[in-house]
Amino acid sequence: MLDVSSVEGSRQGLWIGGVMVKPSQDLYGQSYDPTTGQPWYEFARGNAADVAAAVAAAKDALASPSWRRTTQADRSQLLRRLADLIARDSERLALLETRDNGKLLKESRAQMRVLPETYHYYAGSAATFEGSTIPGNKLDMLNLTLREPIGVVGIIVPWNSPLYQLSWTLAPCLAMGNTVVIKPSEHTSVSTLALAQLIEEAGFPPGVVNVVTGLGSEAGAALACHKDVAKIAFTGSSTTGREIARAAAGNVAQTNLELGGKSPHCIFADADVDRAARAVLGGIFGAAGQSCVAGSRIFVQSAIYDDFVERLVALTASVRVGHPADDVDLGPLALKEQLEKVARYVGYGRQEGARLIAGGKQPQLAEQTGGWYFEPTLFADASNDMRIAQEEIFGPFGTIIRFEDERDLVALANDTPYGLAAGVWTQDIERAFRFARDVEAGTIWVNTYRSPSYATPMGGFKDSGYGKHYGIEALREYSRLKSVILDYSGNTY
Ligand code: TXE
Repeated sequence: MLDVSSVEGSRQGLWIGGVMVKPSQDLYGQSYDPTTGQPWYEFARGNAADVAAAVAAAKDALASPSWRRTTQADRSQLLRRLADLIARDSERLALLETRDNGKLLKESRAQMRVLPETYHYYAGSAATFEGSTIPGNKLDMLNLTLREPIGVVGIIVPWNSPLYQLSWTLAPCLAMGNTVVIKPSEHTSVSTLALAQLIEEAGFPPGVVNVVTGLGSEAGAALACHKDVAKIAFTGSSTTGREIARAAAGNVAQTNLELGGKSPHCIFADADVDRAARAVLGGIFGAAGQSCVAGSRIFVQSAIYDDFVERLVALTASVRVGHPADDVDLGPLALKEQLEKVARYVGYGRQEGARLIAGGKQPQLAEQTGGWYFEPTLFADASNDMRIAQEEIFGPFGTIIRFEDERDLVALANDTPYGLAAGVWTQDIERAFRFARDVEAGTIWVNTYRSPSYATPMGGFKDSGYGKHYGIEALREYSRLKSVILDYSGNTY
């Protein structure tokens, strides 16, 4: 059994101004265990009044000397302390997330190992993030730039990797001196509340980080249109991303949108097929396919198509589906809605004439446990205009498409509304560079897949959103640039 007994059956609160409080209307919603489909704790349903209280706390903290007068070195030290506390509690955080969204425990543990490194990275990189002195067009003038916090940042997070996706914004935000209000997904709130307590233990002043749990249509929508929020960082669906951008535009607030994807994972005939086949499986069955960068469109060159597809079928047959805390390869889907969505797309694939070559239904385990399990599913002989090739399914569901040559492939890869990531397998370095140049995606992987780095910027093109997280770029995203021009000529005007 997972050690999350203190949460089981509990009623959680909101974290505002450094204390746990009840939601103003005393309303709660259920969070479910994906391995049984049963409720396991209640999250507080924050509303517009709770969001207003949290934004006010964040605004006060922004103005308070205990945060405003911190040096970069002070903030770096706080971030390092937080990193150490996350490392200390990583097992509990991993257990909480796995119980909340059904992610394999080994995947949750791997993400928790990356978090302290991410906070350490921003503690270090912010300390060396310098402004510039500019050779201006006048004598005896000093032109320089300063970086300062933007203000109160709203962070709206989805359910697939809660702390991981939160941290790629939270770490640079805090490093640059902003204050934040977090709205976690209503499906996975509890690890964010646990993190808030570690943030307090690390010594961040009250109000610097606030958490309002609740529904997207209530707490989320209220945060997106709050007039004192300077920027909204959102990770989630393209539909919701558009709504948030519209709401924020009313206040001329900035947005950073990390949205969906339908990423092409492309295998040329000269690839190392053994490694490529394993990467294809990891790209679509990792995190049960509930990953924004899932390699959900699998393009295979004609010359190796039949053999490669056969290889994928054989490998898929060895994928072990089971409880996420056990030694298995595929756990349940995080939400009942996702399970239903995946099943619906199996229907679309059949209707559209693609060939189902693996999975396509729930395993027996689902019936035995009530868990939201789905077999690893592959459709072959699909064409790129089918719904199963164009729309984000967000499950263990790969769509395989044949291509002839490089030109053909680039056109197909780009023929989608999305542009988050792409992968290519080839031994030809020149072809790999041409692919990287021509494919419209924010991240290109060559002879690897789904291997992000917190030091390397990530973020999509087209309907996959805009703005970057990770790397130094994120420090730019969460700071504003001020120009200072100083006249030391002594001239009179
Ligand atoms: O996402 P939403 P959902 C995709 C994936 C999935 C689909 C729907 O295809 O099947 O989106 O998932 C909050 N104002 N991705 O419905 O709605 C919500 O409470 C403000 C891809 O879960 O985008 C949650 O905190 N906030 C993705 C967050 O937005 C609102 C990850 C995400 O929910 C809101 C998740 C509103 N009007 C889903 N409505 C990725 N890129 O990783 C909802 N929210």
